[in-house]
Amino acid sequence: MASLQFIFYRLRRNPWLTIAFPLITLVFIYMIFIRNNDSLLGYEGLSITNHKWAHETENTFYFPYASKYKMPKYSYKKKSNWLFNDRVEDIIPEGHIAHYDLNKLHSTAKAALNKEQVLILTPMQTFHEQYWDNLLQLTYPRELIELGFIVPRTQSGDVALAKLEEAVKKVQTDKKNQRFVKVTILRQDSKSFDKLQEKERHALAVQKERRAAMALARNELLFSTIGPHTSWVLWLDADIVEAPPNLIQDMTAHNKPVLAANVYQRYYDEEKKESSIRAYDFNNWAESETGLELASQMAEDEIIVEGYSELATYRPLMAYYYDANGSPGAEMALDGVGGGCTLVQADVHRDGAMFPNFPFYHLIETEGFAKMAKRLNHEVFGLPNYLVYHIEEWND
Ligand SMILES: Nc1nc2c(ncn2[C@@H]2O[C@H](COP(=O)(O)OP(=O)(O)O)[C@@H](O)[C@H]2O)c(=O)[nH]1
Ligand SMILES: [Mg+2]
Repeated sequence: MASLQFIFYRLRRNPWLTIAFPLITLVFIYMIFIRNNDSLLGYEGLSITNHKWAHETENTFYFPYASKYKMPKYSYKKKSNWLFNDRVEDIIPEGHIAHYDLNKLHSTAKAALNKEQVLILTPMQTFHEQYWDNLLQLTYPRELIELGFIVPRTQSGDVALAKLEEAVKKVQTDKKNQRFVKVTILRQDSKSFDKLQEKERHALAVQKERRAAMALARNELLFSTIGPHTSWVLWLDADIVEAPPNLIQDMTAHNKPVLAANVYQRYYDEEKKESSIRAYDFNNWAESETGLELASQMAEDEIIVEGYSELATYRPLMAYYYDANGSPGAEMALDGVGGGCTLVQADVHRDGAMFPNFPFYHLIETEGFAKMAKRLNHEVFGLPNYLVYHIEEWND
């Protein structure tokens, strides 16, 4: 019914069609009932072996304007032509509907060669020039790097945001081949803590609340930026100021679901009167019997945060496994990771591994994330001899 109405509507609008329409109808009737009669299956005792199928006879009627009928794959309405010239404006703009075959999205040991996109995510309370310089000296092709930042809605966040925007603008308006694919800057929606000094923010009492807030910030950042083209996510804290130039190539080469670099810190050793390095991030650890025992005695909503003498877990901490003479490629199986410099295959996050802001097996934030990845059957590793450096804040 609807199509009949449509035909009459068209006839009214294009009067000359009142002549053409009966003619076209006649041609169709001739085609279907007269010309094709002899090839009707079973007609006058013809056997099926002599029957010619449509594609064999090629009696198809082609419109002379066939190319005009090529439609885009999707359009809200049909493309304009001499007959439908009132339907122009509703073609779906390019990119409105996109197809991604996740079977073709890989995270491999040859990431750069296979043009795999890396999303570098940084929660940023303070903008350090050295962080940005370090980021810019990475050699992984920028056309394969997306950046994502989340800045707290605090006074220090305002300052960081202004500096970050300036730095981003400089790079993204510079040479085309030096630009990152995309940069996303988010303002934090969840609770944030204004700048605490290194000592204060590491006090055990504030850890639970602070880490829970950080977990929300990381989740907000992750879920707003991960895309169907993301192969890897590199969590890189805003206070990581030194890393090997081939960081991404080196880490992806291990092709591990979750892989943490060893976060150290440069400092001046007053006793020896020389610059030296020391372990910084104690969130990269392997589980211990004592750790499990402690957890089993805890109330449901209690958490263990690593690196506090108040909570001696005797867990093997990757920070202490650094061997200056060892191979930088040495791997160590881990159960907890920090967010300082941790590479994640995007599928681990896509499977649902996130940063719990609630006690998950008595763990939260990045340590809870490692546990969640493991529960999803993804392995977690660290590189004890592969160092990146945390800024020193000169306040301890
Ligand atoms: N968005 C956001 N980022 C934060 C907040 N607090 C700290 N950060 C960032 O989160 C990362 C880790 O925090 P940090 O204080 O350095 O932790 P620590 O290195 O373990 O002492 C750094 O990149 C900080 O800049 C916050 O409240 N909101
Ligand atoms: Mg830090």
